[in-house]
Amino acid sequence: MSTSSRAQVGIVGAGPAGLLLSHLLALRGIDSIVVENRSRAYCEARQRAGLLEAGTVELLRAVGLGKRLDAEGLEHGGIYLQFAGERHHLDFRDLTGGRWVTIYAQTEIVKDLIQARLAAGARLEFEVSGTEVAGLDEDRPVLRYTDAAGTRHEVRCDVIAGCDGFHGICRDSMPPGLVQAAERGYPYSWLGILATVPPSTDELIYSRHEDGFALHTMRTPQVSRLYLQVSADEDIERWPDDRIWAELRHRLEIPGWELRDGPITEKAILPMRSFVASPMRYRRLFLAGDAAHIVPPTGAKGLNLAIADVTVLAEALTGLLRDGDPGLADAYADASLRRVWRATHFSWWMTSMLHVDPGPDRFGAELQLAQLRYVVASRAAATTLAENYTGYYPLRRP
Ligand code: RFL
Ligand code: PHB
Repeated sequence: MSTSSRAQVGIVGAGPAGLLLSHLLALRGIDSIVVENRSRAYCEARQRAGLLEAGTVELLRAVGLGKRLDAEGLEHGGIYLQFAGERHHLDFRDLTGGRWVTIYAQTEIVKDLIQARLAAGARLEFEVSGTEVAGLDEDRPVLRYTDAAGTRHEVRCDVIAGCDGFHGICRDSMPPGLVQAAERGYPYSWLGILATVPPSTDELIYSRHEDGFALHTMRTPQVSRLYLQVSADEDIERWPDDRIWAELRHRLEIPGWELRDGPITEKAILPMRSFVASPMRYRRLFLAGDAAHIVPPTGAKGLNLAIADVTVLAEALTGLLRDGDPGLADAYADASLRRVWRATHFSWWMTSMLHVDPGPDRFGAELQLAQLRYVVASRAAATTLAENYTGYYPLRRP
């Protein structure tokens, strides 16, 4: 059986980008359908980002998504940078004239968004299969998918938004040869854990250790999140819980400070890559978020970039579909790529400064230490880190 329908915007992917785009369009009176191949439970539980720029928080508040974020988010005014056995504090508020960041897990943003969309009666389909986008050279492209009950759907759209992440189908649906990728691999991965134990720190600790990078972050006052640099082809089976805690303790150690441990509820190996695809648009297909670009997580930029993309895209599509003005839609890709490349540079810089390359590299190690000493000693260098970390390009609120 198959059915046909209409939507102004067909959105592929119910990650933060797709869900927020649907929400922002609805606020402007534009209807959309969101199709997602995973289940709602899976989307709500997928462990990913945790750190929001101030601009991201302000945007979420401005569009009615601030209630739980304000009640449960943890505001941080800085980070710790640790190297050569010493921990240094960077005070973002002081360095940037008052900017800050917030810990609020991506899982919670996704839950808030799904609830808001369903409460508004949105068309949001989980567990779809066979997603296709076609007719991109026509005025009304089509989005096809099979729903969870096995019915095939064809939705005629004015515009399709590819918010389907790095492994999605939309980027590859553009004409062959159009999309150029710029990318960089890294010779290491992260091993990430979630543990039921209060964080041992008030703000995030980024530690460069000669045996590899470690990061102590958190989710709530009761739940810690920690990461360890491991080799690119690491096998999680080689990391029983005791070994993880011992290595974290070793890499985060400073005199007079102790890492509390507790039950590990989740662990995974996360590969790292920088990737930017351009253009982010072909006619009536627009890419946003991880579908167009990914960064290594050291700079905490991926989620913030995805949210920034769809904030700009919602305004552009409003111009195009409601006001008949294509100006912002035509400017979307270039405006987004400027922000993306700033974050791509910052993420690469943080990653390169804090991770240890495999193999002996005395020169590289000394450069990293020289850079870290400069960042904590020079107000200018510390400000560079702080203004990028808290979000360099301000987000225009709707
Ligand atoms: P998502 O979240 O990948 O969502 C894409 C959705 O599309 C669905 N999909 C399809 N649906 C239908 N049909 C198809 N054919 C489909 N193909 C795919 C997928 O199931 C999925 O639900 O992309 P989006 O929305 O662009 O969001 C991007 C963010 O998820 C990502 O950038 C961040 O998580 C990156 N990131 C971080 N970003 C930050 O800003 N701050 C952080 O602290 C931070 N930490 C992290 C991170 C990413 C990490 N990993 C796992 C890569 C920490 C880690 C460990
Ligand atoms: C996280 O909380 O998961 C997190 C925070 C900062 C990063 C990366 C991940 O740089």
